[in-house]
Amino acid sequence: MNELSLFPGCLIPNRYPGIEKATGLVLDRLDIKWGELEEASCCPAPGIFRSFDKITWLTIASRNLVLAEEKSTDILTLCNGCFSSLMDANSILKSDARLRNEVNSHLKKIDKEYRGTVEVRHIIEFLYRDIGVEKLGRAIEKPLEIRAAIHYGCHLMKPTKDRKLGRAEYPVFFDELVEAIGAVSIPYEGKMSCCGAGGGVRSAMFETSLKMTEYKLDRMKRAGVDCIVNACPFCHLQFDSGQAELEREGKVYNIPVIHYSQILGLALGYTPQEIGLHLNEIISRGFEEKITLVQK
Ligand code: 9S8
Ligand code: 9S8
Ligand code: COM
Repeated sequence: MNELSLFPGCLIPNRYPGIEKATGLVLDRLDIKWGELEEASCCPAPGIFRSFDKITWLTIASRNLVLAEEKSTDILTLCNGCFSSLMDANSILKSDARLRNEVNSHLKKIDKEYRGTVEVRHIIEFLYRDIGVEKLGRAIEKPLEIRAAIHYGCHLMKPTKDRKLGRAEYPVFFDELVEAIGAVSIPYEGKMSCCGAGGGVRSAMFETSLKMTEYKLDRMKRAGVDCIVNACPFCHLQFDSGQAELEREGKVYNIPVIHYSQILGLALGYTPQEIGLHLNEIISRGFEEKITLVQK
């Protein structure tokens, strides 16, 4: 296994830096060697760049891949969109010589060359495959006995062909990781549907995007969950800011939103403050009290 370069993307450093901090704490605790990917840019966001211009998308993504190639490390993403963009670009460029040559003709202008020597990982699939549920379970210090609504997010699963993470409709790996920290994964209707944010929907069709979020929140609330666990900062933002936006219409949910790195951080004994839970818009008192209770 190569060492890992952490690729935080745009949203985590700008909106939820606690996710990046929690990931660093968790990786250190699990003795996983990692470093920063200096000079990385936007992945670029698959739902936007890839949809508009394939060569521009591939060229920007390849530059990020080359930065990791130069360090001989794999890339570790904390975001489904970044995972999708970089992983798909990597697999296209590895297999398509014509596109590889075209992209390399652009990279040459900045003295870089894509060679196809690294892999792109996502924190969820990395922990599941390379660490494993059992080992992770043994590392837990403060099991969190909470009822979790797990949101996989579209780009973690789709397109399914390259992911090799089981069936897109009924995946279990994320649920197993969440249950490894002591929580219960609560089934809810529409679990595999989109949060509403991706593919430019939040920016271009705000009302529609909020309706999709409301659809999921209604069903999570009905299922009686304590929190939403996600694997993607864009989904995180949509559920967190989305609840604040829905509150302005008089719809109150009060369900805390937490990235898997953060909830794993709590279960490894770090405080809500250390993993940046206070940077969320929606912090439910009930949830904070619950964590404190279990952690005693
Ligand atoms: S980078 Fe720029 S906009 Fe974002 S966070 Fe994830 S997808 Fe990649
Ligand atoms: S779901 Fe549908 S497109 Fe996505 S991955 Fe993150 S944002 Fe939420
Ligand atoms: C969602 C990324 S995580 S994008 O909006 O589809 O590009």
